[in-house]
Amino acid sequence: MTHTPPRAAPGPAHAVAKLAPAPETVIAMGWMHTAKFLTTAPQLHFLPELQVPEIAFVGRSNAGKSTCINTLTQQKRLAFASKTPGRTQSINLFSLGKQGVTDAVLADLPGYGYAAVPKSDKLRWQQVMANYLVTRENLTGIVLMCDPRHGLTELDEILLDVIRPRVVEGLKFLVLLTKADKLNKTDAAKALSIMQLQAGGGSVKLFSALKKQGVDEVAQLLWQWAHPTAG
Ligand SMILES: Nc1nc2c(ncn2[C@@H]2O[C@H](COP(=O)(O)OP(=O)(O)OP(=O)(O)O)[C@@H](O)[C@H]2O)c(=O)[nH]1
Ligand SMILES: [Mg+2]
Repeated sequence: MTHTPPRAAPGPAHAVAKLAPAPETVIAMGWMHTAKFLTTAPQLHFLPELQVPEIAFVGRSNAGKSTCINTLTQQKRLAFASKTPGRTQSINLFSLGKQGVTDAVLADLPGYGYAAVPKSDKLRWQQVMANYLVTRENLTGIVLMCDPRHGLTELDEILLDVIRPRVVEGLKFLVLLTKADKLNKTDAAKALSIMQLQAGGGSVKLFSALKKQGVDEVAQLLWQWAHPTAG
């Protein structure tokens, strides 16, 4: 009688290898997790001058900027997220870096386009933000958060015009289509290709804090922005 050895069934080691995140993901997520509140500034001149790369999260009110920062940093309440639009009213900075050495900063900016804000406040804020985006010397990258169900609003377009010269000069730029969990696959793919045409040189990704979609990729991208010379 011939005996056929049983086929090697995938053992636990195989399963672990498949689930283990890539080393770059571990590094990027570990780095993100070091985030600490640094300071809050109601106006530009209150922001400390910093030498480390700064990455700003901008976008319409309620787009999910603060939630995105909390998701990336794996901290529940680092940035204040809320159902009430207009919750973030100052520029909040969070420092990143291992062993207490800050090597980058995330900036959570107040959202724009919230209807209930008085017009004078809106205009003031647009000015503050435009100044920030144009003059902040250590600004290295911008993450524009956009709810794909609304698409780019007029204020998003203004922002794109404001940052375009800096993007041409090398400022990193990423558009995140937020709350992707609210779209089916077809609509998500459609939103992605439309935005790729509109984003003018930036990369575009789908993101969902709820489903943790895009988290690893975005963490890795931001890590690379902040460490351009590291492998
Ligand atoms: N379904 C879903 N809801 C989300 C997601 N991200 C954020 N939200 C919700 O969207 C609302 C607004 O989120 P925030 O993170 O406060 O938005 P923001 O852009 O910081 O808003 P402002 O500070 O007003 O500019 C909250 O109710 C969040 O729970 C997501 O990925 N999926
Ligand atoms: Mg916010």
